[in-house]
Amino acid sequence: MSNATDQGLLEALLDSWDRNNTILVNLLRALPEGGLEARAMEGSPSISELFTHIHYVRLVFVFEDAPEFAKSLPEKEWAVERDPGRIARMLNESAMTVRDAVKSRVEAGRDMDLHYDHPILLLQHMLWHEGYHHGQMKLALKLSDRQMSDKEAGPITWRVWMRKK
Ligand code: NI
Repeated sequence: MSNATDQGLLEALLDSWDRNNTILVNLLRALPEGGLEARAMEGSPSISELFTHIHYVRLVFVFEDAPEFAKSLPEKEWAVERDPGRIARMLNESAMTVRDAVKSRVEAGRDMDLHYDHPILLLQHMLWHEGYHHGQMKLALKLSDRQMSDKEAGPITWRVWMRKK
């Protein structure tokens, strides 16, 4: 890493990643009764499966792109997991794995092994992917009559982005 500006930018990017994971775990914690089993329609993944998919995708990309940080992959990509505490632990662990992999490659000035023009693109890819699935989870809740109000969702999602330390 060349200078203080670069280090500051890297910290801000990693902070955005941490906030994204906080929002995801906040949504998990705020799910109404039966929320993990909700799905947008017949044949769509349940919210539980969307969470385990997100966890799996994070680990697969680290495995392929920065294998020195690889953790063992779950057997199933779309696993049905009913324990929210366990899902939260999985998400916190894989968020840290992505963080460590990206931080290390950026600081070392090393490209990723398989994808991406720059290691930061792994972070951006995961942010986009997870925002996409976050919207699907909210839709699944709505379609199964478990809609979260804006008043409920705002402070634990959007406001996490804008909060000043
Ligand atoms: Ni996906």
